[in-house]
Amino acid sequence: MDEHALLEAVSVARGARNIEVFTGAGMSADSGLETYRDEDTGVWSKVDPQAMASISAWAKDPEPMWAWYRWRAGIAAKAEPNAGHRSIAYWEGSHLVDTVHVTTQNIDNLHERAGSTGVTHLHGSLFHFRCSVCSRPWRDDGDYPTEPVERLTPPSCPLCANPVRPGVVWFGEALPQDEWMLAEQRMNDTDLVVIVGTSGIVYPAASLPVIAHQRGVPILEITPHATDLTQIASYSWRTTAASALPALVRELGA
Ligand code: BV8
Ligand code: ZN
Repeated sequence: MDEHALLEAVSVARGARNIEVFTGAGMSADSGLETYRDEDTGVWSKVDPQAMASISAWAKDPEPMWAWYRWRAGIAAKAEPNAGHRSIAYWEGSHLVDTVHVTTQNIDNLHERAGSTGVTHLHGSLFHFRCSVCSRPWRDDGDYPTEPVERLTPPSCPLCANPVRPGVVWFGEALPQDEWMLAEQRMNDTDLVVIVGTSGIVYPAASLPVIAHQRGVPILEITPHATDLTQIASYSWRTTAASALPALVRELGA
C-alpha cells in the first residue's frame, strides 16, 4: 500500500459525516465480475451493447438477450462481495459517520450482500424481472443456465402473456425515477463523495457526482486509471477498490 497515497485519501475523507459512495463495475472487479470498458476484458469488447442491451434489440428478438441476462445473473449470484464492499458496509455501521449511502450503476447485488442498506440502483438489477408490457413483477426462480446459451425463451407474463424482461436499464431507456430522485437528493446532502470503479462515461449517472462537486464537496476517486470524473476529484487514488477501501476505513477509525 502506498502510504503517501493513503494519507492523501484520508485527508480528503477525514471529518465527513454523511458520505455518498458512487460505484461502477470496477467495484465488483475484485469479486471476479467483468467491467464494461476495460481493454480486451470489458463486456462491451465481446458483446455489442446495441445488439444485447437496447430496447430495439429486445423488441426484434428477446431470446438471445434473455439467455445472456440469465447467464449473467447466474455468474453474479455465484460471486462474493469483496473487501471493498464489506468495508463500505462496515463504515456505514460504524460510529465514525452519521450516514454512508451507496448509489451504484452496477446491476449485481454485492453491496446488499455485504450488508450495505438503502443501496440505490441507477441501472436496475440482474435479479429484478418484470413483464415487458404491463410491468408486473416476475419472481426470479433462480434457475440460471450453467453455461452460456445462444437463446432462451423468456417466460410469459401470467397477466397479459407478454414476455418477461430483465429489470435492467438499457441504452436509450430512462432511469428509474424514484432511484434517480433519491440519488440526486443524496448528492445535495452529502459532505463527501467517494467514487469507486467507474469510467464516468454513461449519462445521466455520471452527472450525479458533479452536483456535489458544484457545492464544493470533496471528492475522493478510487480507480487504477484516470477516468472522465478524475477532473472533479480532490484526489484520484490509483488503486483498486478491494485494497483501498479497507485501508481508508481502518485509517479513519484509527
Ligand atoms: C438515457 C445496463 C434517455 C445493461 C447500462 C452521447 C453522449 C452522451 C450520452 C449519450 C450519447 N448517446 C447516448 C447517450 C446516453 C447514454 C450514454 O450515456 N451512452 C454512453 C455510452 C455515451 N445513456 C443512456 O442511454 C441512459 N438512458 O440516457 O435515457 C431518456 C430519458 C428520458 C426518457 C427516455 C430516455 C441509460 C444508460 C444505462 C445503460 N445501461 N448497462 C447491462 O449492463 O447489461 S450501461 C453500463 O455502463 C452499466 O450500467 C455500467 O454500470 C455503466 C457504467 O460503466 P462503469 O460502471 O463505469 O464500467 P466501466 O467498465 O465503463 O468502467 C469501470 C471502471 O472501473 C474503469 O475506470 C476501470 O479502470 C475501473 N476499475 C477496474 N478494475 C477496478 C476498477 N476500479 C476499482 N477497482 C478495481 N479493481
Ligand atoms: Zn404483463
